[in-house]
Amino acid sequence: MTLPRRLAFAAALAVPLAAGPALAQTQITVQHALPANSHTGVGASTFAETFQRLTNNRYRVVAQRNDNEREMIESVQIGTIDCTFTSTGPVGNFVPEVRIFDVPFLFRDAAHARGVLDGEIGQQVLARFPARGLVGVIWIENGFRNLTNSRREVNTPADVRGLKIRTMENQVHMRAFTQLGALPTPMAFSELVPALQQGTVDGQENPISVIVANNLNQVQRFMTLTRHVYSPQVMICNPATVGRLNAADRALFQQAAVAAQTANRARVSADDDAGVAELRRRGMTVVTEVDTAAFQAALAPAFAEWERTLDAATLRRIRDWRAN
Ligand code: EAX
Repeated sequence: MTLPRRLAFAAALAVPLAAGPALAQTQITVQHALPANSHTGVGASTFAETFQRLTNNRYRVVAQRNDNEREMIESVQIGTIDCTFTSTGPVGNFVPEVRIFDVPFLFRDAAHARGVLDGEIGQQVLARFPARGLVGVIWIENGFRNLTNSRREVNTPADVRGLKIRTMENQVHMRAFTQLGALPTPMAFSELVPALQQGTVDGQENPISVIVANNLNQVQRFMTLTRHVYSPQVMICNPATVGRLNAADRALFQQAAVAAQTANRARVSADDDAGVAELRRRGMTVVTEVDTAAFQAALAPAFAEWERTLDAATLRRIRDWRAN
């Protein structure tokens, strides 16, 4: 090779290859109500990382926090955001069939709840979302809800009487606390801490994961491990967002959603295992010996009402469900 050609060859190597066309990325925005370091944040970030990896970054998933879940669902419905990971608290106002999962003491434990939601019953309820302008992608998990307040220890249903309790904007939960003699005050999660700080409400109820992640021990003195409601979360997307995915990408989307569910549920289980000790370490008084039967008995009139107003057959199927 003559010198000029060698120089030309070396010169060619020295010139950085012009980058190909900028990678065309499609952005998907996912919002959720809790800190990044929470069971819901872990779900959203796992979905983002997994879907980006599986599609070789043809998609860019942006996870954002918005602690008003009803607002997020409305934004998904009109398409201003693509997806949300939200508790089912406000979802019953959009998809009434979801309310059945909000009935107190319906699920025996997490395995029961996860089995029902991932099985035929849960999938049948997800199938009701499209008629309401939403796509229910997958059930994830908020956890078993526990009662906190700053007035007194709660050991019996009678101790709940007269407490002003913040509930989610959820008719089933509000009915339950009314039956217990409390004064339910529905509000978005975004309003909760100020309401507790100002004494607008005495207490609230949430899973350990939510209480720990949001440091609610700073505004609540007592917790009773009532586990009175299993609170699902659900990944909901705008129909056009999902419709724009080709079949192959839709399969990868679902694969990423399953990865999110796995990470989220693992974090809830870990939080439940460590949460009581952590909250006690932070100074909360935690009542763990709870007479669940007494709370169930106190709710009897409300249970009778839900048999009439919700789908009694599905309630029975849920209670009878067993892992095969
Ligand atoms: O989804 O509003 C609530 O109490 C929810 O449990 C919380 O936002 C986590």
